[in-house]
Amino acid sequence: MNFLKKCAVSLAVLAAFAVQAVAADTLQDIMKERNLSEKDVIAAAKTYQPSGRKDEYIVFSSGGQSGQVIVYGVPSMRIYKYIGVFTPEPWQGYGYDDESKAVLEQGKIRGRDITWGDSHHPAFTEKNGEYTGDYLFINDKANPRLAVINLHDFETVQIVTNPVIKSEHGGAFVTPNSEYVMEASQYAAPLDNNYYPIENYADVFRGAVTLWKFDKTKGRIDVDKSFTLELPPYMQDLSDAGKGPSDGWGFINSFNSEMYTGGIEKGLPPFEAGMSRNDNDYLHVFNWKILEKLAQDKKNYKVINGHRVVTIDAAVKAGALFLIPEPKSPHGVDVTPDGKYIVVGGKLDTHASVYDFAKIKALIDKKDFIGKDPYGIPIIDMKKALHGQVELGLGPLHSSFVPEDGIIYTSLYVDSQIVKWDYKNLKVLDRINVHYNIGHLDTMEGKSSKPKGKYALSLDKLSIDRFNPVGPLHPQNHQLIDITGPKMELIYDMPIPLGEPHDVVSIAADKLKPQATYDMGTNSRTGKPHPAVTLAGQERVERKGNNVTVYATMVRSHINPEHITVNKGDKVTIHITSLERAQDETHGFAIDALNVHASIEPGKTASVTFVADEEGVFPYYCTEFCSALHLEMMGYLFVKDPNKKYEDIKKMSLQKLSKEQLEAEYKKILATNEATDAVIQSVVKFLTDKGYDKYPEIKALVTDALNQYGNIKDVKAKADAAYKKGDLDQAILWENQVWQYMVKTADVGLRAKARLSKMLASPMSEAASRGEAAYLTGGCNGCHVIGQVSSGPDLTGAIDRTSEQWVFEFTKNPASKYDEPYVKELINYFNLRMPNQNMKDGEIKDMIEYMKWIDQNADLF
Ligand code: RUQ
Ligand code: CUA
Repeated sequence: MNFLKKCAVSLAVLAAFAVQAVAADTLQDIMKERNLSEKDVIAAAKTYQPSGRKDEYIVFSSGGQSGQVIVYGVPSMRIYKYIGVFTPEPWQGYGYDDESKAVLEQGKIRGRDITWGDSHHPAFTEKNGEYTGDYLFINDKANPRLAVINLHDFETVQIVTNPVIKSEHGGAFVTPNSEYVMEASQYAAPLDNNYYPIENYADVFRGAVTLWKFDKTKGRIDVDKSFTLELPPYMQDLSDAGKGPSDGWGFINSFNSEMYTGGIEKGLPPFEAGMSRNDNDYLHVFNWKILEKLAQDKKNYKVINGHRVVTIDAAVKAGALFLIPEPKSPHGVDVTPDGKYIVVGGKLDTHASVYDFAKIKALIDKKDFIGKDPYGIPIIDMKKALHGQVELGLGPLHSSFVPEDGIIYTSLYVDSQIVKWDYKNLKVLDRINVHYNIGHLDTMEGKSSKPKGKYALSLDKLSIDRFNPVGPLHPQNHQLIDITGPKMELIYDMPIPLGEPHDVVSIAADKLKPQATYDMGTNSRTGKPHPAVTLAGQERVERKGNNVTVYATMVRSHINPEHITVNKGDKVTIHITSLERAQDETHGFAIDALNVHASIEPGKTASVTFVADEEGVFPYYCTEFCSALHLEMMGYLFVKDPNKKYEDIKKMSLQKLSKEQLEAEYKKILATNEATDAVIQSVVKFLTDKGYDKYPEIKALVTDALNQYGNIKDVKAKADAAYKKGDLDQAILWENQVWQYMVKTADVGLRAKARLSKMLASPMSEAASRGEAAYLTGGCNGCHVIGQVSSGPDLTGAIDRTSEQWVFEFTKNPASKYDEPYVKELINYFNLRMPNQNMKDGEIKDMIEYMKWIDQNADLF
């Protein structure tokens, strides 16, 4: 309990839990009730984010078989987004609107749609080996592809398919200034698309590494400037790019230097036995700066499937490709932040091997080799290239780094542990158990040249008993570990339910600068102005033969047009521009039963195309609850058969309202509008008095509100004109539209007011915030609304009207004052007596502090 006193301040944050989650008074009660240890509570305090507080790091995780990317925050482990990458993602309209379909089309393999992906290794663009928050790359292991995600809007903008390799694993790894993204093959196969029997394995099957050229100004991969290096059929595995002294080099390990070809069905030993027979496999060392030059000269490359493949011979002749033995069937290969060492995880060997790049370079320069492999590639002596080896445990795989020189964290798959060790002095420092069977790990920005450390993420392949059971397919487990102290401390388990979230990269949140809206009429997938951008007043339907093009807009809360009529068999394209400029005002566009959906964020133009092959009436609507009139944000698509005669459909005669009834309705709506306008004017006055235009985010909201308000003039004129003509029906409808605009104005205006109030309010003392908590737990807000008379009096000024002592006594024992004239008057007015809430003295005192805070900020309520 002593600890609790010490930590009382840092744990104040947990009081918020207490109020909402459990009806308990103190932290001790909650700990008892929820069976939490002191360690648990500290872990909670380290990860909990109070409402509105933002995370320090943003993590991009592969979404495994879902083919997507998962975005979450550290330390809170809150998931922010799933980005559609290799597979359709309906919320973002990814794979449903024309613009994103065009991106997914790029991912076809030999003409075939691939509707899943095994997304594996995300990687950021880099500058001098440091992460920049501009673009993210991710590979698809199953269908050799690489995607580019624009981090200015978190949308996938490009997919490239590998023209020569049939299976990959060693992507995406970025060179230190984002010149290239490396993508290395996994299972050797012929580089062309022809048939060969397995007997041709050594002759025809090949590994390869593709160097995708990244055009930094366009933010896209330049396919024509990309090329591939042919490699022996050794089953290349992971890769990494050199940096600093090893800049220009790349490293890939492998696990079948035996070139074993399997055949269990013929009675031969299976792949797993034959591939792990030798004690050593090969670390491939290649120089992409030399290869880049070789790829300019025809004599160095073959063209396969229209793509340049630099031959092993040419690379060897130019001194651009070498092999170094590594312990059998290793896994991860990681270049240290300073670029001086390369660490290889043993997997089947209990060691991690640390190679010294300076030694490798010297051996290459001296041409000091121990021989050649069957393909003529020089082999460097492992002992001469090693800095040393350290025994870590069973199944060492991947590594990640921290700012402290020489410190590395490595995952142990079989032991289910993370080991902290020193790769310079070659000794183990600490280890922690994880749950269970860890693959990758990450220490914030841990693969960059300037790692941040602080937290480690353990990406566990199995969760077994960690979570509530949800059937035989278990979620995987991402565990957060505090690595600031001498011992690693596990502080959070997060189930991940979207495929094997294979690997993550993390970045300091302040390096990301995503935009809040688009420039009006942007095609988000190209980043360019959309040719079909439609501004207010330009909405139209055009027909050319059987092609119908609709230019539509969406803005709170209508879609224009609201009726679209086409003929059966027409090919219909609807271009939709969101006229919104306000943050987070997204509309979705869906047509029922036609498999059509688009997400249209403020300023975006998106298009949907379909063939109207069925006769009928198809409602369309907005799929985001964007405003109070969201459900009314709809329209109808009418598809009629041009060859059919439709009988005249009689209009149902509606009961007509009398002139008096119409007059009464008209007057009523006028009164409503007047009252609503009064609210708007009071909010405007508040905002103007407080100088709202000094605060950019408030100013943006007010601008949006005034935009809505600005629409009123025209509509009001229509209402007045109709009234003048004696068309009361139309006058009422247009007055209703006036009211709609007023509601939208008030909606945003009140949001601006609430935010500005929060910004301007004086800070609450500890006692006052305890008092607020007591006020809420005590249920006082059931009758009292601050700043308003509701079913009880407004508490603003209550102390002035009486005294602190009086408020104290009245709260403690209301009945004692029921006979005082002031209280009698209140009871009469509200027809309620203030009940005894059995508050403790301390709570009442805190509440009085809260009431004083209210009075100080009375003008903000
Ligand atoms: S490699 S789990 Cu598939 Cu990323 Cu090691
Ligand atoms: Cu727009 Cu709902």
